[in-house]
Amino acid sequence: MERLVIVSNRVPDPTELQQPAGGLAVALADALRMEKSSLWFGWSGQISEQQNGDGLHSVTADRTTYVTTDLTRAQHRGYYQRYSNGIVWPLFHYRAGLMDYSRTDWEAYRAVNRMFAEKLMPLLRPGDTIWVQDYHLFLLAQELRALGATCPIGFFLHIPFPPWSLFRALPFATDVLKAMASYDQIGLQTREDAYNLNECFRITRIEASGRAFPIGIDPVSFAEEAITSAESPEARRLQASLRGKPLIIGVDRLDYSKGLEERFLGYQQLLRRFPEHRGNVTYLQITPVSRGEVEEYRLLRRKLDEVIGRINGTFSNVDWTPIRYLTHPIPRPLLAGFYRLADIALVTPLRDGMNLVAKEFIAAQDEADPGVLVLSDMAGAAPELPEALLVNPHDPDDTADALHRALKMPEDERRARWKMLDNVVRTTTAGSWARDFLAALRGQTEPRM
Ligand code: ADQ
Repeated sequence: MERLVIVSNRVPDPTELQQPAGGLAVALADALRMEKSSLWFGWSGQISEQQNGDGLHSVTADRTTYVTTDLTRAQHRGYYQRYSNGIVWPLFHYRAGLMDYSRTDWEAYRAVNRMFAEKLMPLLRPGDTIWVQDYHLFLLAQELRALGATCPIGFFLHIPFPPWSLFRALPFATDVLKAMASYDQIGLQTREDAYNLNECFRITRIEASGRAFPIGIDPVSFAEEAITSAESPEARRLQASLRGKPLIIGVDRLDYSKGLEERFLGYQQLLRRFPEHRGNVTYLQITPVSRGEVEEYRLLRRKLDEVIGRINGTFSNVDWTPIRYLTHPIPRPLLAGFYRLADIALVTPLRDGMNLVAKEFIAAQDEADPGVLVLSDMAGAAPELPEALLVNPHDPDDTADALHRALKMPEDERRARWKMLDNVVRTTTAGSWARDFLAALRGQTEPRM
């Protein structure tokens, strides 16, 4: 029997799948609904030194079995915190200067990829198709093949892929490329990422290639959530507090790739250069802390606190604060309602694989009175969403100009732009992404004998 096997670093809690916290879980939940039977394998999120038996936890819900393994403290540090998040993440977001490498991290990364393969192998059956997610598991197909796996194995990278001139700064860069060639299908977010990867393969004379499969959201259910939750008591409280004045919203994990400091400086330029907005506009930034155990993220948090404190200290008056800043997660349905109330979404990553917040904001709008998306040209979503106001996130004046233009935009222009954006968000969805990728993977691979 055909079965889909998803492998990702973190495996969602099946009870959360009804209301998943992030983009990946939503997109894959859609893929799982299309399958007769599936297995989802990965890290439990737990750290333990002692493992009994095979050390696996297993739970089945809705035709999907979730099997997870714990990591030891050393594995968690070397494979996850240091190699994946301290080396690959910054480099692939074009921040080579932030890489913090040591040889033992690479060894831990390889060992955990091997351990995943060893634990997954006995669970595989004829008829399986394996779909591996993201940069934590570049080496998994190679390890599985070494153990004799013959089924189709695909890989999707959720973050950008840098050009060779940067990628080659990764220690063991060629080993990573060679390992990637063990996948039967490689998916990337954008054509630029696919081009970069394919250039790396060409230069190193490795026979393999990747293709763009841009990820999307589930726009229908997101729009429904937005309509319902815009009427909730919390959303009404937010609306009442604005006293009829415009709202700018930003929603991002606390991460240096999201361009938060530059964005705050852009907003500061708006207030400096266009005083008419002082005391008028409110900017709500929702930024739950993530990867708090990595030093770079702790430094960023302190820096943002300082910048926001300075802007609020300079421009506030007794009954108005320019930036409202929340550092805890907000339930997704409520987030959808907040997007619907907002007049502008400010989405200005310095680099981003896709950026689902941009798509969620579009889906949540009221078609009679839609808001304006101010979007970084560096987000993977930008080529798909050219009717947004595109900005260079490094230039605070560019952001300020776009915000001013958005605040002044006539209703018919807002509607015309939104209509075209909404069309894209409704066409390239989480479901179509998963369907297209799996069709390409299953269509092109014959089981290896
Ligand atoms: P992320 O870097 O996490 O994802 P993004 O695509 O914006 O970035 O997805 C974040 C998700 O988390 C969104 O669904 C958003 O609604 C949710 N979220 C953000 N802040 C939240 C909050 N305060 N409370 C609750 N939910 C919140 C990675 C890549 C992206 C890529 C996705 C999917 O970095 O580039 O688009 O994977 O492939």
